[in-house]
Amino acid sequence: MQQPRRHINILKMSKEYKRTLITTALPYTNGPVHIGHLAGVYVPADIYARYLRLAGRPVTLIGGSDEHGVPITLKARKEGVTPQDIVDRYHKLIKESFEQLGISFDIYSRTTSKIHHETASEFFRHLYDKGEFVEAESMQLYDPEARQFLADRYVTGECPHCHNPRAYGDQCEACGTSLAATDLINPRSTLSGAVPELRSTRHWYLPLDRWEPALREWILEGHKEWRSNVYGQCKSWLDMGLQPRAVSRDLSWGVPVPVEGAEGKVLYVWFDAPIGYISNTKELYPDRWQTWWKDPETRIINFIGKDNIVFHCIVFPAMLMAYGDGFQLPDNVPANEFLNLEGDKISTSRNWAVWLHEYLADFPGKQDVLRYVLTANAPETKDNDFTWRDFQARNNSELVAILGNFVNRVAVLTHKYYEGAVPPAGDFNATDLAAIAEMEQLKTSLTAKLEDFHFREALKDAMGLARLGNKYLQETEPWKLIKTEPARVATVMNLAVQICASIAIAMEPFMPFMSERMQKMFAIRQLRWDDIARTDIVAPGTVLDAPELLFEKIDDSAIDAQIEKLNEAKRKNAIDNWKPAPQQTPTTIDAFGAMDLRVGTVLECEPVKKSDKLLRFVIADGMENRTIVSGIAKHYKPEELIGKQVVFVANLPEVKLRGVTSQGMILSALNADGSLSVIGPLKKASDGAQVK
Ligand code: B3M
Ligand code: ZN
Repeated sequence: MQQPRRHINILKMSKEYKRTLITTALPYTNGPVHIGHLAGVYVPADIYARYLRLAGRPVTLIGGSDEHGVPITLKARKEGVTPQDIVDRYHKLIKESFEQLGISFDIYSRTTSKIHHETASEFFRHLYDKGEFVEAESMQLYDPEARQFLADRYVTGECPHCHNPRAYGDQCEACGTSLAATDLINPRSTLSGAVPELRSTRHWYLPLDRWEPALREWILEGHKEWRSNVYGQCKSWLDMGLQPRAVSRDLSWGVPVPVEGAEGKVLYVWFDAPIGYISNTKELYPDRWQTWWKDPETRIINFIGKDNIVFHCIVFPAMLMAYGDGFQLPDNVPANEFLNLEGDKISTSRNWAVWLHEYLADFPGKQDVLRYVLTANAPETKDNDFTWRDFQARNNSELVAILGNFVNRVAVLTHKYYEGAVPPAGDFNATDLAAIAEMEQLKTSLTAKLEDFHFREALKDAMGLARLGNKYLQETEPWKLIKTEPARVATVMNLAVQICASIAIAMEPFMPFMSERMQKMFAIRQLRWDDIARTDIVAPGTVLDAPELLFEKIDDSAIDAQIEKLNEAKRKNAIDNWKPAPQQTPTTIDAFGAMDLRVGTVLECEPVKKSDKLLRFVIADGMENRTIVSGIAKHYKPEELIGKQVVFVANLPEVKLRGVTSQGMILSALNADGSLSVIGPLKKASDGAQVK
């Protein structure tokens, strides 16, 4: 075995590199992608890639689907289809929705591709031949009926902590504890229902402990500039001490382990998935992929979510170091925190998410609005919350009212005063020079923030250009001077057009669709980052396209529909996860007998004034009739109950509810979805009959 070499990147300015390889976490193809994925990984990566392209720096943006792993096989089994069917379905959906959102991948491939299987297999084999693995036997659960070893997810049983009877072998979803399948009480195989047995199996392990000194030096000494969440997580892993990690599994879905006698074993999904970055680069550049991975002049940036930090900063770098042959380690791993949705954690299984493909269908032509909101609210330093009201407010009061408004005013005035032809500028006065200086400052700050992966702050600066534009028009008031000082107005309108042009460039990474429309509107042929803040981007005499509105207001009904969709998911979840309340402590027949339950007919029923919950009933009880107030107004309309027989408790003390005296309680069943069903006799009973 080779000794770990020192593998320190010398800190350089990003500009000094010849090229940048940007990778984005490969999403699992067991479901569609949602706004959490977008905010965490794909939107920031795309912003960065687009920025570098505009800055004229060579860049490749790598994406692709992660198509292996146990959850895909479970989903396939549940639906009675093959894992290949599942990954084909979601790969297509994910790829298309990324395209529609304008994520500018140079390649979006997949880990079931031939080239990936070959590349991952070769990678393993190379490490194997170099003696970089240790082989060890361990005891794993085995299904004697299905005759195969069981991944943790394939085992269910009782949680040893909260006694939830349906815990999985890797986690109990009731109490959230991480488990090992061997911890479960009464474990069962989900394949056959058989009781699993422990059997010994052989696997390959990457001894991360061997790479610990090199990793410590590379990260803790060499990359103090990494985001504190990333650096901090790495440090705590390293401080806990690294252990060998199994890189193979007993499973039939994945890249087969390329070693004799390893039938029925595949590479662990987290071993093959990051190699997908390499395979996809190979597929894109069959002849020159090595330059993008092995030349020290290449800078590699991994965009990921925070749950993937250890794999990208510890495990994959250790794999690359073990491989050797000049593979470069990432220069930065700008991992984001999580995005929540309306105050709750996004969850695929609970359908608590905004799915990209659904957004695209529900809000056609509004890709940039989502990109904008997810960036303005990006979880860069802490978890953040997406709410539909905030989405609406940012669209209406920022995109429409500030950005769209400024650009529209400039286009409209240029058409009104000059039939669309950009007028020539004369000498700038102090107001003009101040505006130009502010544009330059914004450009400097915006550029620095993009270089540092601070995209939400960068977007604020880009928006600053639109704010500046509005302020400039407010200060110069060309509409007041057009009759008296036409030369001055020409200068103002010329500069206003140049501000629009700067916006078109500066916003391109964030809102490429809007930028494209602006480029058309202002006849800008080539976008160059360096041109931002210049006063000669659009030449005098250039005829502008007809003005069009860049953004439109989103009204309450569209937002209410989205909120209702989420509420529906919540209700459905409540029903799916509903369990009858546990049985109450034992009682006695006497205690039951003490309760006077009776049948009565509803004679009158009406809402109680100033209450949306209460109904007032008059019940024929075979005696003098009685009034009962019941909190079921959300579940029944009065006319549904008039004439019906109900069961009520007759011997409760009277109470006053909203000024009405209630002489009893009507019984209802509380259902899974939280609704109430009033209880009555199955065949007509005598009013006042006792329930025994
Ligand atoms: N598929 C995990 C995830 O989607 C995993 C990332 C792989 S990156 C090489 O969160
Ligand atoms: Zn539990």
